[in-house]
Amino acid sequence: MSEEEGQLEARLEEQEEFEPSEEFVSQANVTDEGIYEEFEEDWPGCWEGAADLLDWYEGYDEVLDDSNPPFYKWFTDGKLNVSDNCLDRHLEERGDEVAIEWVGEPTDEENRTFTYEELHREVNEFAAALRDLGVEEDDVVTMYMPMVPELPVAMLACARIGAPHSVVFAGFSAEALATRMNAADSEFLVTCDGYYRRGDALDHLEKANEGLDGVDHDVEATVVVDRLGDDGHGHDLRDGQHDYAELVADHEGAEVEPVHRDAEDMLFLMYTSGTTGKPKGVKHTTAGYLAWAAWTSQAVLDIKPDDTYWCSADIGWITGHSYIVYGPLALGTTSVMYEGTPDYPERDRLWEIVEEYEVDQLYTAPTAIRAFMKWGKQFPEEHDLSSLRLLGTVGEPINPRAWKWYYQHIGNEECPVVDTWWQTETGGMMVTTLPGIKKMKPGSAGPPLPGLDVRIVDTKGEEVEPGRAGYLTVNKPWPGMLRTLYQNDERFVNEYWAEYSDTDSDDPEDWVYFPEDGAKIDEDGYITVLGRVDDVINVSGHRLGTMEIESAIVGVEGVAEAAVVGGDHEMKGEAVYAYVILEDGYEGDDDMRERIVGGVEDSIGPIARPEAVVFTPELPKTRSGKIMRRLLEQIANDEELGDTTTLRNPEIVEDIQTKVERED
Ligand code: 6R9
Repeated sequence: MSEEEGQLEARLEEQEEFEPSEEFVSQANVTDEGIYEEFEEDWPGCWEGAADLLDWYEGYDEVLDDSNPPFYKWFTDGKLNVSDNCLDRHLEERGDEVAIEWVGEPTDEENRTFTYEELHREVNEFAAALRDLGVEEDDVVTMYMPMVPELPVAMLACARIGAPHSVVFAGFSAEALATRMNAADSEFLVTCDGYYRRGDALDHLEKANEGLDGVDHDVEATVVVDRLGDDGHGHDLRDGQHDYAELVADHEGAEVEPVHRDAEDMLFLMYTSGTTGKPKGVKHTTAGYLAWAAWTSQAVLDIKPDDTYWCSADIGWITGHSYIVYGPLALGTTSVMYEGTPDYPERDRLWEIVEEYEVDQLYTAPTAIRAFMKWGKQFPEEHDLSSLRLLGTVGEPINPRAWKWYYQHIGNEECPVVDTWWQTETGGMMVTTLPGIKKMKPGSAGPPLPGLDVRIVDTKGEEVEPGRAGYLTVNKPWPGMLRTLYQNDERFVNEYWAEYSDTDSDDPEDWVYFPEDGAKIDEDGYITVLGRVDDVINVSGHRLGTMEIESAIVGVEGVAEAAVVGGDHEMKGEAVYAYVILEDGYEGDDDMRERIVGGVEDSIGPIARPEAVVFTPELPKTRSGKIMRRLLEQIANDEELGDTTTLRNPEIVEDIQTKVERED
């Protein structure tokens, strides 16, 4: 490092606040600081602007119906169609502009570009095919697909005919697929033969088929996309399985009139991890969700129709739903979609793509940024990144060092960085700076977006002082919110509202949404999110339930009991630590360890792989028999241990500590 560079690093290291550049501000979509006050004064009318970003067949009566909290209704009785909003309405002016720029992993493969016109055509053809297969309005169609362009096509085709989709991340296991299809009574599946990962052609259909074998009801039809061609694994399609390309060809030129959906009709389900072992089916609706995705894309990501925007998440997660597919396409922009990983074939792959497509905005996860940092600045430096105008992060807390590295080495100190806090349940961004207005503070997501009432409270619901840790709560509803958990209103109330609400009241003032995150606020109202306070851990921005992992481990022969916690991890944010008690007669050896790791991979997927498996004769338990997870976390993190005197078996702690040290 030159002396000059060294000085720059040192200055950045100390700097705690950053202003957006004048150049950025002069062109930003939102620049009037008054928006915060305006929204507060005109609430909930302030959300009419978001609804105005959409085209409606019939206007809505009321912005918000809050007569039955927490079952809020937004834009009541309005009629619209999401596929129309993301495609048809752009055709006249932007039909020849690129909607999806798809980049495959193999560098010698031609990219696939879909203009709005082309995407519209394929969505219509596939929508017609789905109907012919028997998909009717309100049937849940499951999609178990990697990052292929047929995934957004299928999502939009479903939206067109009013069939909600449920996308299952391709990295999840066969068992996870079956669980989700069963939970949603889904009789249709769209999947794929395979995909490329670091040069290998992975077999995906085998997993999909295994998942189908675990479905407890009849599956009417499965559609299989041929992604791998000659690199495929030679599976013959089973009865009831159809080749995607053939179906589309059979429906060439078909036109499907978009179904007029009610504002509150379900657009999709997304299963996510919670405190208990069973994934939660988060239900999102048509108008509120799309308005939220579109408005936040415009206000926070500063998306304009002529931009080339890239979110490097996977569509199998909420981030990809809202910010690869729905938000950007509703705004008529170009959305880049990349199949592979950032380090294949080289560690400069992302920067190569940014340069080649002249990407304007990049939205990625802190885990990826920490990896870029570790690999070194020489990789981005090989490329011209001057097209970038804005950077974003999502999924987990970002440490100030990684934030500054991103700002400096990717954004050249010219791009604002938006650190966006939100969840599957919130539909879109909630806490972040508006990049054309607010200064940025590395490590803090920022103030709540205008119109949102976010408070940091103690266990009694009293607001805590600035600087003190508390719990994040949202005190007013917002259009993008989940409406319920699929067919389980009771669990919806218990999981998200019961903690801080008066659940007997029908006054919306008495209802508070609790996202299960810890946070603190500073004097300027900037919020630093500290992480989950429930039994959810966040590995590389992926949300995993410890209970789900524990039940996978307990399912392995010879395992008597297991406790899983998240330990700090330099790259992944958190990593899975598993403490395991074996049944008599079983040995805690490498073979057992492998079977446990395999059991987790089979039941959830490789993302949930334990970093460490620690065998122990007992787990630290309170006198009432509860596992002391906090202690296990402290052991994993090699931290000083809290009070152990309330334990039934304090002597076990030291024993476990020694074992963890040996693991490291
Ligand atoms: C969008 C998404 C949600 C959980 C959330 C929180 C964590 C997300 C964050 C963040 C700190 C941020 N989280 N963004 N923590 N700073 N900017 O990630 O949804 O998969 O449902 O995860 O992720 O803990 O509760 P989801």
